[in-house]
Amino acid sequence: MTRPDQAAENLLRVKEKVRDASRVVVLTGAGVSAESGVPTFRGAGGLWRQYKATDLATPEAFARDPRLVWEFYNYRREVLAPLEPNAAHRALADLERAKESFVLLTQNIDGLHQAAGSRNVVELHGNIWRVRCSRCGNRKEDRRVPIPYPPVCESCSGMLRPDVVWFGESLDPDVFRLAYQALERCDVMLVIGTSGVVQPAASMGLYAKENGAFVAEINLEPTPYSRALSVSLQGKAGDLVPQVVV
Ligand code: BV8
Ligand code: ZN
Repeated sequence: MTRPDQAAENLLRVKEKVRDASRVVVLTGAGVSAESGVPTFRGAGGLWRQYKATDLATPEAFARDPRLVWEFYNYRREVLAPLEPNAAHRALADLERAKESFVLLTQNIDGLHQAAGSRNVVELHGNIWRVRCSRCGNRKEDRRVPIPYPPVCESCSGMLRPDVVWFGESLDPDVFRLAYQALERCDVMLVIGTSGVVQPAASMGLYAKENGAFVAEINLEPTPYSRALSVSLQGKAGDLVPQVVV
């Protein structure tokens, strides 16, 4: 645990670095949406714990039992539908407007960054409000809650799947390229609300630091990357993010 005076000093240092930066990248995980009421994956009451979702969020599970996988995503749609962005989402949307170059990389599939007004959002793991045909690849937004089963593609009657990246699936190559370009060019990076477990997102902070950026972590608890990054601030995203981006 950081001493209180050290924590205040660290926060001031991050605030100054963000103020003086012209090219900023932010990476967010489930922790940035926690205060909006979105269950995180691995914390207390974590979603994966209940559903063993790492077994459900896979192409094998979908091939074996598409109805069960759709039940899982319809459950999450029901949870997400009424939720609003929080102060952290809004502060990041403000920061984007204040910066010459800003890229928001998110692991989240909830769409709350866009709802808060963020524009340049790179969704590393896709978006729960989009569906994709598992046969012809046709993508479209579909906000129905729930999506009736079986969901079929309008053009080829193939089975629709959530347009998200499952475990064992590679990230979209364009998304991958955009993300690493941003990581190589930024002066400052904030890594917010992620446990640093899921690759390749988890090592992006370190990659940016190796490319010369000042990288600050904002998280409720320490992560495997806390000591390797430039600064690690512990606390709630809804409290800390508005303080470092003004
Ligand atoms: C890939 C979409 C190439 C679906 C998700 C090495 C070893 C073993 C396995 C692998 C490996 N390298 C790659 C893999 C495979 C796998 C992986 O990383 N597995 C992990 C479990 C080890 N990776 C992949 O498969 C990726 N693809 O690498 O392609 C490849 C291909 C084949 C084989 C190998 C490699 C694709 C991964 C994408 C998976 N899809 N989501 C869905 O959501 O249904 S991942 C899922 O986890 C979400 O996207 C989520 O965002 C993400 C990460 O979780 P976090 O966001 O970090 O959330 P978490 O709950 O863990 O942490 C929240 C944190 O916030 C906590 O620390 C908490 O303290 C903090 N917090 C809580 N409240 C607050 C807060 N902080 C601030 N304020 C608060 N209020
Ligand atoms: Zn189709």
